[in-house]
Amino acid sequence: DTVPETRDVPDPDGGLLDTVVVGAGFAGMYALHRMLDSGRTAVALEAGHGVGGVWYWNRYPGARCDVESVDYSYSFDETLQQDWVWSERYATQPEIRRYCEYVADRFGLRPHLRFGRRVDRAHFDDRDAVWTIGTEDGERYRARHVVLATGSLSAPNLPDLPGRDSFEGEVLMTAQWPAEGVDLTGNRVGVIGTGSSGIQAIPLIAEAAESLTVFQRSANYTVPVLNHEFTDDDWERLQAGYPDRRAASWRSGAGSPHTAYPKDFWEIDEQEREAAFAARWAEGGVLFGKTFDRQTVDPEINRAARDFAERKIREIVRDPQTAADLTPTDHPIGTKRICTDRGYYETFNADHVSLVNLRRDPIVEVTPWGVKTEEGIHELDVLVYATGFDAMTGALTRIDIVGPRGDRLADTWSGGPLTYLGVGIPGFPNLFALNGPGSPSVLINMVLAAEQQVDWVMELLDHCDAHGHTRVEARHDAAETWTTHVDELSRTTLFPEAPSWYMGANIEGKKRVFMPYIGGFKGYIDKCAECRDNDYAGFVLG
Ligand code: N01
Repeated sequence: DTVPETRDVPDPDGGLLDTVVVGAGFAGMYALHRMLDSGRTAVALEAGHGVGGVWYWNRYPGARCDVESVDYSYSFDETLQQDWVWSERYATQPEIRRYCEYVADRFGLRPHLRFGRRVDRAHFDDRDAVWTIGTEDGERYRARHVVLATGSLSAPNLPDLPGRDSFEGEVLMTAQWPAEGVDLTGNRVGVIGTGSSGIQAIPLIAEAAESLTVFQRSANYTVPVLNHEFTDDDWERLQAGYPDRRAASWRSGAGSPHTAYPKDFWEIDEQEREAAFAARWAEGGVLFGKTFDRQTVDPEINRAARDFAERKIREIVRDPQTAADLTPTDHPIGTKRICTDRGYYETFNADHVSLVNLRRDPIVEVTPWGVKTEEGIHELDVLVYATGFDAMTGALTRIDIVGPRGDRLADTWSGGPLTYLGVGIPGFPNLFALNGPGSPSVLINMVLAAEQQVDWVMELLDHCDAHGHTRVEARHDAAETWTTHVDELSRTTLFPEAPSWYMGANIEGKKRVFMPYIGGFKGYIDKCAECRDNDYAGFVLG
């Protein structure tokens, strides 16, 4: 790990910075780079001891990005793009983390990165229009602007199960997996949670453990990832294709160059539909969830995709009851993030692996020896929580953010997040969220999403400087209109039917509202451009 060796680097300009960036994942690093490049003074405060954000923390076995490596990487610098060589179609967590470290070095970010700093407060002083940003260990930074690059999936959710802390074996969380790894050989392991993290980790945990018990509350759809290593030829072709690939991505709905089956579902016969699903399945990865246009809009197209995926489960899983339990019942396919796996369903054919369907057999309590469900006791040496995140808002509302009129973000968002374009938050001037609720973020390639948002914020700041404005704040009415639009748009799709983390449904007491903007990457870019071209109507500049 990188030690926090930058701790003593003095802050320039007598302590008043132009910008504090919170977080040094993909978004925070790019924000820091652009700030420094434009001559602004800036630091990025990062809780981890290295860059990468989610890719710093999520070191569980099998952690791998479900967006292809050639797409899930920065596009802003052509030579970076050409110099870095990805080794596989879907990069592993260690490789993505190495890439982030490489970018930090290559762009000279290190002197401006402060590791081991968890920001826990940001208060705005109205008199001099300055934010004071505080860390858990008592440091204070002063800055004109705050950029919140805190990630959408970075506030881990540890469920409050009865007896949780009484367990005497080893407790692990996928989102905070020990850096040194864990040897599970000879252990009786339990995993709670079957989202993307659990589904990636379970086959590898099963390989290592003496026995594995999977505690599943909701079944998820998962598609084989069909990863492969790149040959030199592959890479040459990919590099040559980068300009076209990126150009298509910037015009796309989801920030990658993929398109749906060229014909409308309703114009083709059953046989052709089946062939289209089979071809997508054979390509591997999340795009099965978008085989046809309108697959997450039209219930009948969605039903056809579900039928195909569910047949796959029954073909692979030998025990009919286990196959039935692994079949999702609570959401249209693709309306929860579709998972990708290597041998997930096959894992349940092994004699030492068992599935507990918590809908039929709920957890009563965690005991010192394991997990007690209504129907039995599961003795365990290791308990793994793959239980997800307080997504999209959790990392923001866990910080005590207070604006000039005493607004506290956690309170003002208790009825759901309110943003203008996902970036500006009324009540909080000179503060910008990257990939925040109300932006496409988690529905698209988050690296390009971050680049687009940072570029847009930079233009806004330059505009303010050029016109002598020292404050910029989203208007309340603009944020209301935007947030209503985000909600209404989601209702034209099947997404709100799923009890997903997009809806806040995985966190008890969280307001259920669809948080990301579902109008597509290109649609969102156009909305942002429209705001800029209207002299940033929707913001108060002063
Ligand atoms: O989290 P999740 P995740 N008792 O929220 C269960 C991205 N990601 O870390 O569905 C029992 O999806 C919960 O059950 P339910 C990706 O966008 C990407 O797996 O709420 N179970 C669910 O099964 C993804 O969507 C990659 O009923 C409980 C699980 O825990 C997002 O991150 C890899 C429970 C949590 O699943 C989050 O994925 C990893 C309880 N009290 C993550 N509380 C790739 O790129 C929760 N659960 C491949």
